[in-house]
Amino acid sequence: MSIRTVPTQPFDDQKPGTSGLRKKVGTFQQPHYLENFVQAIFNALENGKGKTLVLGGDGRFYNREAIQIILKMAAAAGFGKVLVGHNGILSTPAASCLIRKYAAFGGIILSASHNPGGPHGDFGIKYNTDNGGPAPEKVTDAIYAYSRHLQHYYILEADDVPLDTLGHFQLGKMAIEIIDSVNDYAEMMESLFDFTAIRQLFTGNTFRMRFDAMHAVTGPYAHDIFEKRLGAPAGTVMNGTPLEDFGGGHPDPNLTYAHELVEMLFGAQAPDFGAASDGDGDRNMILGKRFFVNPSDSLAVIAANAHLAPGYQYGLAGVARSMPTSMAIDRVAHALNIDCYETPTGWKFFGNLMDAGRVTLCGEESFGTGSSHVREKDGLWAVVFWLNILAVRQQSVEDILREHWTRYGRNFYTRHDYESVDSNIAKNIMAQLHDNMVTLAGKTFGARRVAYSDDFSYTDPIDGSKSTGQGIRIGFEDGARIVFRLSGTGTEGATLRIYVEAYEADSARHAQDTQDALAELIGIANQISGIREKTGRMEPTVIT
Ligand code: G16
Repeated sequence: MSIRTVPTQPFDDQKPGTSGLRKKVGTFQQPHYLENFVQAIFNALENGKGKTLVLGGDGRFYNREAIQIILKMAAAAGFGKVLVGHNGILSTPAASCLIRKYAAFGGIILSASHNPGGPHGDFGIKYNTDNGGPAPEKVTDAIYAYSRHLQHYYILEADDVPLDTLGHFQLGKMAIEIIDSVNDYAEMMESLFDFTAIRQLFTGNTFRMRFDAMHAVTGPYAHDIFEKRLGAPAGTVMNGTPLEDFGGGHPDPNLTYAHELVEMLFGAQAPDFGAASDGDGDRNMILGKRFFVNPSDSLAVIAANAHLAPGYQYGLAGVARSMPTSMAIDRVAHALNIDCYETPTGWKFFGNLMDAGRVTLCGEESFGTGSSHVREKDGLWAVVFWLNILAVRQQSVEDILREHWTRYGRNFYTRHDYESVDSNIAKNIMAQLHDNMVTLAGKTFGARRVAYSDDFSYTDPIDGSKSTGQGIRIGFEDGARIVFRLSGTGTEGATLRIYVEAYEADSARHAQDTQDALAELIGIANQISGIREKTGRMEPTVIT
């Protein structure tokens, strides 16, 4: 077997976004495209020789081909060993778990997360460092810098590795182990949560749950954890077989795309609890009987009830949320007398805080919740955490939320996404908001006065690194907020996100519909941005 040096030319669009490089499958299938990016990753890593990598993906179209290429390039780069998920499949949190458990040098995860798959869908690749978390910006910047000047990549000439056979293989001098990651992950869940109490919930014969794996990566994990270890009846997990095109669906666990589950939970014979996870298993949506739990509220409820789960019974070091996430968690942190950090969007910003022991729980409005058990957000972890809370409190999801709001007040919260907007129009909207923001403070809109307006920037308290341009914030004197930012994960045009939040202390007003409660602020957001006039869109693509 020999190492081939392949001449190549740089591509100019390999800048990693919020979570790695995401593009259409066709883009990745261009000659040398994937290889260039992988070589850029390897060039950016120091001292990988002889070390262990973790490799796997969410099983989407092109996953298997990409894994074979990466294995041969890892062998050429001199890695000592690669742990590969069975059939090439690893959920993102399971990959993080494996990197940490086996003290690997890092990992490569192939996923475009919640974006659709199939030959015409999306593909993605990201690198995680030895703490199990997404590479920080200094690493992704270095990868990008290498990608712009690549002239060669290196690949071992060898046969493909049988990804569907568990066991040990050799590729040149590099060892490969095909592993079943479900067991490692499920054992970690058992160490954190009260499985006995949750099992009793299921054997009590009154509690019913549906989990929608959306034909994505969590199916095998969910069958094992819910139906085998926790004793939920067969059929609790729906769409549990991972498919390369997610069955033609859009594996994004929200009210729009997880509609099969939503219809069940809002139907006549609704189960007590519903949950879904996304393409690579790091997102989650929580539903009660005819009740939607906003992700920001889910984070706050988990924090307020964390002591009920064995893995968190001794308290939380601190909590963190991304800037656009609602401030519901801030109120819980205040009551618990712990720190609450506000970071830019992107799980990578939580890594340093967790490594330094400053925070235990983190969350984002984009259906992401997690803790320091791994360094990724973790969809199934959040679902099991909710089951633990339900098993101990013996209340409905809705009652738990209503009690929470009565105690802490309610942060009404919504996100309006305008997807596939012309990139230039979207950039202009943001530029204009940026130009106008300095003039907004002190201005009055209806009954509300603007207290501050800025472009969010963040200085990491651990390593001092600074991230600027993270979203325009407009804060009102009554605590309400509007945030505008461009998504860093879309692959078509631009996605403009508008986040709107208002606090309501009076429990008599907590039952209002969210869109009604926020209607005035949504009108202000539309007015300030001029989004309707500039895009010609009268409605957002997705409302959460
Ligand atoms: C990724 C990141 C998250 C981020 C989300 C949305 O999630 O890991 O931290 O909140 O994208 O980002 P944006 O608003 O820039 O589209 P995932 O689940 O897609 O990996």
